[in-house]
Amino acid sequence: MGRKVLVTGGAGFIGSNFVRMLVDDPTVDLVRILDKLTYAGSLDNLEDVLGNPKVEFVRGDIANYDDAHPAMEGIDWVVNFAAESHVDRSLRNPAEFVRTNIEGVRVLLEIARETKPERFLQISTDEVYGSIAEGCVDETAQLRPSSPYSASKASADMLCNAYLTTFGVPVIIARSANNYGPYQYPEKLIPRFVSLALKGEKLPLYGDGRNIRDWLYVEDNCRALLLILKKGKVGEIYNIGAGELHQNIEIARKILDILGKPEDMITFVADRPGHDRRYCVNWDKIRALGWEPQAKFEEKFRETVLWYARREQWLAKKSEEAEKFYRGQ
Ligand code: NAD
Ligand code: TDX
Repeated sequence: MGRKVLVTGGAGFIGSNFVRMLVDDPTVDLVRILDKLTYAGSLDNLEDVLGNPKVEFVRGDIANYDDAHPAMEGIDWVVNFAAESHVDRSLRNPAEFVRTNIEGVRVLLEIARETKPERFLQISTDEVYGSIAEGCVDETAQLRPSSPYSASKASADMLCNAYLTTFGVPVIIARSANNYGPYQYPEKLIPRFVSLALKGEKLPLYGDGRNIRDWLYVEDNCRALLLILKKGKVGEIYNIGAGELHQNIEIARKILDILGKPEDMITFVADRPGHDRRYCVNWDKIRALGWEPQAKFEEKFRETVLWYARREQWLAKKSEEAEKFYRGQ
C-alpha cells in the first residue's frame, strides 16, 4: 500500500509544484490538498492534476479545527505549505501571519496528536536565520527573524519542536531558500518584474538593489522535500539551498535581457523596512541524504521567465490584483 499524503497550501506556488511531483510518484496513493484559496492560492495552479484519481481537493483553513481534522484522517504524511508568504504584506497586516503561520500550525499539530501521521513535514524558510552578512549557516544557527513573516515562521518551528519533544508528534522541518519557477504569484520579485516589463512599466528595486538571495529551482526544492519524507529523520531540521547567490539588480537585468527590454526600465525605490541583506544556508545535511540541486540556473531562470511571458494574459490578470496591494489599495 502506498502513502496517503496531505498537502496543505497545495494551491499555492510551491505546493502545486509538489502536488505534481507526488502524482507522478508510484509510492503515493492519495494526494489530498487542503487550501483556503486566499488571494495567493488558485485552482488554476492545479488545472492539470485535479482530474487525476489520486488527487482530492478540500477547501478549508488550517487554523480551523473542523476543516483540518477530517482532512488529516487516514493520512500518513502531512506536508504543511499553507502560509501567508509575502514579506511586504506582513509589514502591513501581521495579524493574518500570526493566525495562519502560528495558530494554523498549532491546530495541525494538535490534530496530529490524535490522527498520528507517520511524518509531519513543516515547510519553513531560510529567512528564520535573519540576514547573514557572510558565509552560510547550518541548521544549528540561532534564529534571528527580522520581519513579522519570518518571525511567524520561526515561531512555528519552535511550536513544532515543542510538540515533538512533549507529545512525540513526528515533526521534520525543512528550511528552503528563495524558490523560482512556474506558478508563483506575481507579487514576488521574478513574476512581478516579468509582468511589469511586459507592460512597459518600471521595475522597482528596493534600496540599492544589492540584496542577495539564493535562488533554488522549485523542482529541486520539491525533490528535496520528497527525499526528506522518505529518508529524513524525525526530529531533524534540513536546510535546502542552491548556491546561486545573486543580487536583485542582476535578477532584474537578466529578466530585461531575456525579454529584450532596455536596462533603463530599472528604477530604485524606498527600501523595504527591515530588509534582510543576504541569505545563505549550508545544506550539507540534506546532501548527505543523497540530494543535490540539478537545475542549471541560467537555463531554468530563462525557462521560468519565458513561462510567464507565454502566459501574458493570465499574468496581467493576477498582476492587476497584486499591484493593487503595492498601490496601497
Ligand atoms: P504561496 O503564498 O504561493 O501559497 C500559499 C498557499 O497557502 C496558498 O494556496 C494559500 O491559499 C494557502 N493558504 C494560506 N493561508 C491558508 C490557511 N489558513 N489555510 C489553508 N491554506 C492557506 O506560498 P509559497 O511561496 O508556495 O510558499 C509555500 C510555503 O513555503 C510557505 O510556508 C512559505 O513560508 C515557504 N517558503 C517559501 C519560499 C519561496 O521562495 N516561495 C521559500 C522558503 C519557504
Ligand atoms: O518589487 C520588488 N522589488 C524588490 O526589490 C519585490 C517584490 C522584491 N524586491 C526585493 C526584496 C527581496 O530582496 O527582491 C527580493 C525578493 O523579494 P520577494 O520576492 O518578496 O521574496 P523574499 O522577501 O526574499 O521572500 C521569499 O523567499 C523566502 C518568499 O516570499 C518567502 O515566502 C520565502 O520564505
